[in-house]
Amino acid sequence: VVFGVDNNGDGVADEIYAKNGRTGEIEFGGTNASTVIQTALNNIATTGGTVFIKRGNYIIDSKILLPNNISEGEDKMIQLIGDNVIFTVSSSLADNVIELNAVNKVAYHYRISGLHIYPSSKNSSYYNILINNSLNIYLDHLVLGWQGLKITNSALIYLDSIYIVDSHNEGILLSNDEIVVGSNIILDNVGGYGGEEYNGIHIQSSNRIFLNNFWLFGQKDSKGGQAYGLYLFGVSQSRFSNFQIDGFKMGSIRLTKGERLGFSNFHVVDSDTYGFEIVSFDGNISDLEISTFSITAGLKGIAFWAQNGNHIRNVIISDGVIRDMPSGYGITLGDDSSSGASCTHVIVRNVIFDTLNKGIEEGFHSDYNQFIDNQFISVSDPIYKVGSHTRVANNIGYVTENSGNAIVANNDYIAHGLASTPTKILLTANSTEPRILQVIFQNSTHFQVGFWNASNSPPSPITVSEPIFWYAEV
Ligand SMILES: [Ca+2]
Repeated sequence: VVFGVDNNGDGVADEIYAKNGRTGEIEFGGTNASTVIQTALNNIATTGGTVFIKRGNYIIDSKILLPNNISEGEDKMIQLIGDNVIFTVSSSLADNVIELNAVNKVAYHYRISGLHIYPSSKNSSYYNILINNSLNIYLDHLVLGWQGLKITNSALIYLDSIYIVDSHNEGILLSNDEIVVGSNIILDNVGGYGGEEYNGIHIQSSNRIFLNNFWLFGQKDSKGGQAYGLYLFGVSQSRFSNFQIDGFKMGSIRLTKGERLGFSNFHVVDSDTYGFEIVSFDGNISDLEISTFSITAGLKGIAFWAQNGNHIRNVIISDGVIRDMPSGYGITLGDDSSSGASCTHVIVRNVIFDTLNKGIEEGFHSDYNQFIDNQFISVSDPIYKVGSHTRVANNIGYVTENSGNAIVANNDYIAHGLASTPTKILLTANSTEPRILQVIFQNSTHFQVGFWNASNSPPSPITVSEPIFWYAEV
């Protein structure tokens, strides 16, 4: 048990003691909190145990190194637990504040909890907590100011109730990690508070990342939010749910490589460019599920950009709203024309596109897609289709199939009401007399019927209008 005594009443501990929690004896102490905490940790380095720090404000002037040689075994857990402790990190510390750099990635078992860390150097090169090469890490009830959290080459990471504010670098950076479970995470004014281009959460070359219930706030017009809210490069078998992203300059979500990813129950607003950018810049992207969402106020809602011969395929976008981008696009599927760079098997359904310039646009190498059951409101150009196998059906605001009864004579026109020139028109005459009924002309608004009485030889034009039924589709 570490506790401090504030002699001069300024709220900062001046004398720091370490008491043996089992015997109640004070074993050592001093005027330097870093030294006392480090010594306490070192004393349990091989056996495991808990360093509990009592409530207070402690000056930290050297890096706290978590023991990296704990012996194997889950019972050897080491815990660094604060009772709402503040670490005021002095400006002389040009380093990470708490660091675990494990020797071997074998059965480490750590928990860090209950700390508020404020480094006064505000240095984008360093993180408040850096974990490398470790297993079984629990981080919870933490407040990290000015610098973020970085976890690399690690697995089995649990993050809960973490607040990161005003970070000058990545709010959370995960690299080469596997199995990260995080929830209740708030990042407030992160992404380069110092004006540099950083992201809210940046994940690279990692698998099985499950983040739930998080809020990423960039405040781009102030100092944070200089890059993306959620930046994913080489991330697979992961899910992100129940989240909001607000105010990042480059976009809310960017994915450049990955597969088997789910994004659900989210709202993204106020990026200068993209709501969700899916760019196969670094490798193929496949098997995405994007559902139950809203994207508002940017330049493009969901932008696909197949590049460098890499495809984007097997994507389901459903149950969403993309709106309020009068000069922008809802969903655009683009590619750089390189061989193999294509956007295929993209299903868009039950999405409302409201107040946009273009709704859904296919690019040069887009095909085998489905745009079904969507609604277009105040969209100048709802669907621009290229792919010969792409199916567009049953959308409101972009009519692709229509039918009706009409009373017509030979050479009469019928307005079909379709979004473009029909490719298929079926006509049926009601009369029980023999009739010849066929389409003789069609354009983007009408078709013209040829209508003859086949009782006569040769057939004579119908001059007195008769009822017919018509069906037309694009
Ligand atoms: Ca004091």
